[in-house]
Amino acid sequence: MSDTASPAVIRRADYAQPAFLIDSVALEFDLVPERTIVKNTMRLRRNPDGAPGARLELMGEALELVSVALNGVPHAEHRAHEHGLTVENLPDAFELTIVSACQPAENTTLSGLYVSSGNFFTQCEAEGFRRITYFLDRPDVMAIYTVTLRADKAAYPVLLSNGNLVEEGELPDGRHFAKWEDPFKKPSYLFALVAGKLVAIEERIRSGSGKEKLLQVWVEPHDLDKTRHAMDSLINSIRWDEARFGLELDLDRFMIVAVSDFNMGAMENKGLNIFNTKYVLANPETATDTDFANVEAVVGHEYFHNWTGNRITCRDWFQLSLKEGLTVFRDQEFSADMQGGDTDEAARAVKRIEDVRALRQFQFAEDAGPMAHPVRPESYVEINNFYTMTVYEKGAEVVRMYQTLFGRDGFRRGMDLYFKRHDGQAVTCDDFRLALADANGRDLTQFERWYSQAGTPRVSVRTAYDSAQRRYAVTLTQHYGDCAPAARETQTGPLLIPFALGLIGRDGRDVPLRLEGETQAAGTTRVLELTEAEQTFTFVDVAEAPLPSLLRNFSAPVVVEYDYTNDELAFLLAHDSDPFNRWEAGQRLATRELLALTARAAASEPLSLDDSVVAAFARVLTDESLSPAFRELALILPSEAYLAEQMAESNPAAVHAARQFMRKRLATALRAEWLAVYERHTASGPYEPTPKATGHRALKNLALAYLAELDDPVDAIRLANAQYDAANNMTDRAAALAALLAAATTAGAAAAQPALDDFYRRFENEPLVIDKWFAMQAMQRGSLDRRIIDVVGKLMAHPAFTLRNPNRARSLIFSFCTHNPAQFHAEDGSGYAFWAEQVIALDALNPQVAARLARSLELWRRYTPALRERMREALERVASQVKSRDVREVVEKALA
Ligand code: B3K
Ligand code: ZN
Repeated sequence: MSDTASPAVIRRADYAQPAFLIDSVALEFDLVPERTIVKNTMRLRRNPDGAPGARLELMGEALELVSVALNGVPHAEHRAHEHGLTVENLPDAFELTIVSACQPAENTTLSGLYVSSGNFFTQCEAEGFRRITYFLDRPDVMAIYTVTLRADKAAYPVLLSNGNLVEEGELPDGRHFAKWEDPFKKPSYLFALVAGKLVAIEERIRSGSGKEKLLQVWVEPHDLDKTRHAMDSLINSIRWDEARFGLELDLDRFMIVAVSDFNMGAMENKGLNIFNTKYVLANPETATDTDFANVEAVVGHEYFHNWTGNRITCRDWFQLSLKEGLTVFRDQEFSADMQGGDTDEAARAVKRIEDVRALRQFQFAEDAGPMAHPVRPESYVEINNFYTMTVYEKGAEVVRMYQTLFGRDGFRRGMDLYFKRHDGQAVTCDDFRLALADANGRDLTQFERWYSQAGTPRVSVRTAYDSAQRRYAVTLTQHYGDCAPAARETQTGPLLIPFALGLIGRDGRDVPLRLEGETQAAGTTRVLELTEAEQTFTFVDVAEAPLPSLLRNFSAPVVVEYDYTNDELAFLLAHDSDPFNRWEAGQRLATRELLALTARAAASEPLSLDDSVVAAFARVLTDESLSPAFRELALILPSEAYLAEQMAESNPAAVHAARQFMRKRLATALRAEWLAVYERHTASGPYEPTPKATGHRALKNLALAYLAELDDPVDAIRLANAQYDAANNMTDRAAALAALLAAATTAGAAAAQPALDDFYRRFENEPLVIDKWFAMQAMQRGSLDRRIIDVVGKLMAHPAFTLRNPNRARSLIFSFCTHNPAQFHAEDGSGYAFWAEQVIALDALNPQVAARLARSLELWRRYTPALRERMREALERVASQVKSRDVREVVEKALA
């Protein structure tokens, strides 16, 4: 590829089986940071189902070829090139030995083999293995791996790889070796090695069938005091997968290793999961409640991949959601069960609300822009750009819909059949859907559209009550609205939408449901199956006009269009038996008010908020029958990003003004209530990350945040300083600091400075906490005489800042560009110029991280004309300067 040509497009329709298969591979590493030598001995054979007569095309990148041997004899018929190695004149079955070299210390991409804090790590998904050795680096080539690691013993005392340790020993010159065997076939993207100065906590447990398992969490020595929660989460994950899906750990040993330089959250390498430190390390002093929950979720996610991803993997990368959507669904269910068991619906709803909020804010936005793609994409330029909210989160919603349609038991039957049919194989999303269909005796042909159509479906609802006939008709219409061109191209017909609904009587109670044609009423929530463009469902025996509770528990990833009045929303907020929809009613009410306020702010008209809206929120705030966790979620206003998305033309400054106005109004009108809630939910005693204690802290800290919005935030400053000093956990300390930063907008920067300085000094040696310190400052509110871009500019020069560490880059740059919209979208375009500079700088170091940042401007066409123009300039500047496939795909699609 030349510097100017657009990089090649890979298409799902072009899938072809590999010409060769690899049965086994023996890798020998001589680990040296500057130049590591890899000897790779593979047993290959022609694939009987592959294209005949083809030569062997091995993938390879950033490698130096040393030698090639066929069945132990040097083989001259080969050619190394930019994308790999071509080998010709080969028999049908043979042994190929390739020696090559790579440069881990120079590898800033964090893909392949690299060095972080002096230790060796690998990251192979999606296509990093080809940066380690020449290989058929594609997921449908599954082999048995034996790995020998050799390294200096003093510098690298610990040598780990996948599977079981079968041999270790000393070598001359202070070196040593370890040999690992993975008994399971796997694709190359699941290979991993780790070498360095690490320590572990260990547990031995017995799995369901009574076999002993060794569990380890490996970290750098100073982090050993932050591993307990990850270990507990791992044990809980193992137990949960046994109980819920009958899936047992299949290895004798399971390891988690933490690394501070990592492109994403974690990686499910067989038996040797490698994690970003952010998702392993947690103790009360350094990690917030959210961090604790994230560690649990990610440990669960990677562990669950052992069956959904590793034992059954993807045929090709277009099938990514086969493992990711399913595994996200599994980790969501795991977290919900850990919150509320499988019966406490209100506690489970807290997790559901958080997940749906993220889906709507980020996945719906993705659907509305130039990167919109189906859950199973049709094409890509760089596969790493497709580890998206659509593949993961919408993919999880698609899996959840099977469970909604068939119930937990039916879903389990489908999973059982999926494992029975496909264990040890590389398969497709269709294979999964067919297993679910066959196990439940259903034809799910129409359901495939959830995998092939991009865009966010909308369901419009019309209702009609006939009091004479006591009939209530609900008409559902599905459509895609005015969606992004990238989404429109994929649409072929109506979806099968499971639409859960309840009807609420004037007394606030659910009405028993009886559909026309049924002999008696059954249940109070019904999953209607919408399969046509428009369908009417008629309920009979309805004594009075009910209020519909629509899409309960968010039964499908769609937007519901229904014109509730404010009074009806307030009623649902007070009475809906479905906790998700209770929250939803509050969000709808707030969204409607905020959009009206935004329009007025944009037109420089005076702002005001109706007393009835304040009253509705006051009722939630003071309703002691609701859990604190739920009240907190219900009282957070929709985010600025979500609100901007609801507008035909986004105006971040007006959205910010509107949202701030409403926050201040709720703070002022309910000052006494916030203070009372603050006092009542302040706990003493040791920190516990339990759902209950977490909920109390969340509500208390929300109260503090609202109090910081007051014109004269004296209460907030007093309480926050006291809380900061007394805190025995990071949740409270960080919330206190955030409140001080917010109060400083009106009270002056000096209000927050002492705490800010103390925070840095106190946690100087805790990189994950310093990330929070950068992030809080990048996300803080600005004012006319204090632009946050200037704060960010100064922090870029701070000695603790570096672009090379993705967590640090994310904490400052991403936090500003994606979580501070009002400041980032400054009218003078200063935010965009900064963005362009950072994307270009990152592109040279780490294309995957650069491409993520590049995406923060993709919705540029949806902004006001002045901003749009400045964003286009910034995008064009980036397009003309970046080199990587990753970033080019993003900016070229944005500009197309
Ligand atoms: N499968 C990995 C993600 C790999 C991303 C490659 N760019 C983590 C996960 O989803 O569990
Ligand atoms: Zn995953």
